Amino acid sequence: MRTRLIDWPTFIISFIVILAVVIPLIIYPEAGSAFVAQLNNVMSDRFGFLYLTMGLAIFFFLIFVAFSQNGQVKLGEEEEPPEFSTPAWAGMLFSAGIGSSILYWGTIEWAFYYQGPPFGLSPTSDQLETIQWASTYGIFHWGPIAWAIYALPAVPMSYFFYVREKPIIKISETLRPLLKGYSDTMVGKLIDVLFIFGLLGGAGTTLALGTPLISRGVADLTGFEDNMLLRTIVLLVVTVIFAISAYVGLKEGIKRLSNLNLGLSIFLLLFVLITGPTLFILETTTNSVGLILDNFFRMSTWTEPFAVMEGVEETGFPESWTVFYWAWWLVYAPFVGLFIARISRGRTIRQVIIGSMVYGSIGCLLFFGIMGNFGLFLQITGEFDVVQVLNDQGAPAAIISIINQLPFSNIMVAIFVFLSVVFLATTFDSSSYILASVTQKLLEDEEPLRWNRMFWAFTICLLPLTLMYLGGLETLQTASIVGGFPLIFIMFLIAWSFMKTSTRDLKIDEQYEPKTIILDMKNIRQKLKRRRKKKQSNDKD
Ligand code: NM2
Repeated sequence: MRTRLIDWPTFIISFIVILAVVIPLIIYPEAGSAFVAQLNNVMSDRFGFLYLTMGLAIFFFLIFVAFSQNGQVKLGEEEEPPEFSTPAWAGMLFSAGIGSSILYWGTIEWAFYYQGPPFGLSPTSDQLETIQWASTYGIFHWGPIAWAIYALPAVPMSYFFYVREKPIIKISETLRPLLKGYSDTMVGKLIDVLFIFGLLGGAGTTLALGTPLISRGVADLTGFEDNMLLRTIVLLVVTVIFAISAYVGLKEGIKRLSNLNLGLSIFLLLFVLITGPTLFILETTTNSVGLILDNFFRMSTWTEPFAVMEGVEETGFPESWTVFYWAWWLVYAPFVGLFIARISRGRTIRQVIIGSMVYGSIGCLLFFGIMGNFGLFLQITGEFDVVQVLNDQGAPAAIISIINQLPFSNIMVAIFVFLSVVFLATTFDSSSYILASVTQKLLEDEEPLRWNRMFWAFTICLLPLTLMYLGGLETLQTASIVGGFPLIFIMFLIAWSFMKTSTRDLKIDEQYEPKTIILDMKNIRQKLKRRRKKKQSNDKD
């Protein structure tokens, strides 16, 4: 019986959890929206500091691991060269971890900060400061701390996969050294369900943002009205596309889409850089890098504690942005970690850590630096009032209108929309694949059942459909913030499990090495003795 292969408890509990979230929201949309807003406030207000501390802690932990003995461990045989060349590796890493949201936020994030700046700045009286931060903060939210969150699960997963040679798919497996036999009980299943819950939350945020963007672009190109019907159709079409890719399988479908993704992205970025305000883009991006380096700690720990004082106004900036972002990266991290592990054969742990943090951040810097500063340039030169469109018609309209300012605007909007679809597909074909793998008992190299992959592809779109219907940016952000909460603790356990196991393994190796040296020395001494005796007897003769 094929259905015996399914891990029914994990499968059913996950599905019930998602229905338990979606159904009440559909039946009571108003009470649902109010509840979601409340949940967002409680989580991000009360526990915001926890997300921020986690981000910084993961960053330093990984830097420590990279330069410690544990970081020197090679994933695979000692002499083995990396399976993928570094550019191919960096490209795949980027396409797996980044979806259409980079087109969305890369182009428009600055406009939110332009109106609601950080550090209590005033949009009007501190205008120059505000503009600088507007073009910078997005790069920070998609920078080294964010990529460290992605890299953390990749480290133990690749360690267990290549060094301990266990084909790991589940988080509960990564925690086996801590959980021992509990990995196979409800405790292990609960951890896997929390991972699924988190990924569905993150996917909810991504799709509920990406769909209106695509639908706005389609409306712009075709003249259709941009309404809920068009959005629902767009979401279904996109889902069918990534369901097909997940059905076809990891290797061919996903690799091809990922190459297409990179090619088109490079084209879009070069086009905007060359036809847009080249020098302005280069200068503002360079300036932002310096600003981040100078203010790294301030940005990563800014929790706005003094809003309790009278006369100090709370902006809500950290909760609405940095906390939300860390949570959003967190919910994707186990899934991306697994993918990074898969493509990292032949690299060292240090290369995986530094590579993800450096290449990932550079990739995001290019999008934010080029697309974002192009929009910012239109705004501050008065060429086009992006902020007005954002406030009157919403972010998707503002983004498409920025693209519309480029030469060959129709073609560029079409490319932008197409690229958004491909970006979504490259993230969600592998997400459905991973969700299917987690809810199934897989033997080595086995693929999850096709119906299971299809099932998760369509389940992924239930939450975004509901969120789109409820509307509001805060609602979409809540999905990630809530989904990410349990993962804060799981990340801590993952890091602990890795340190415990790898350090123990290294110690065995250290004891082993001196022994081999002694053995070798003995050998050499014996050989020398034998040689000497032979010589003596020859001499006598
Ligand atoms: N992250 C990178 O929506 C997407 O593009 C997928 C989003 C976590 C902010 C990932």
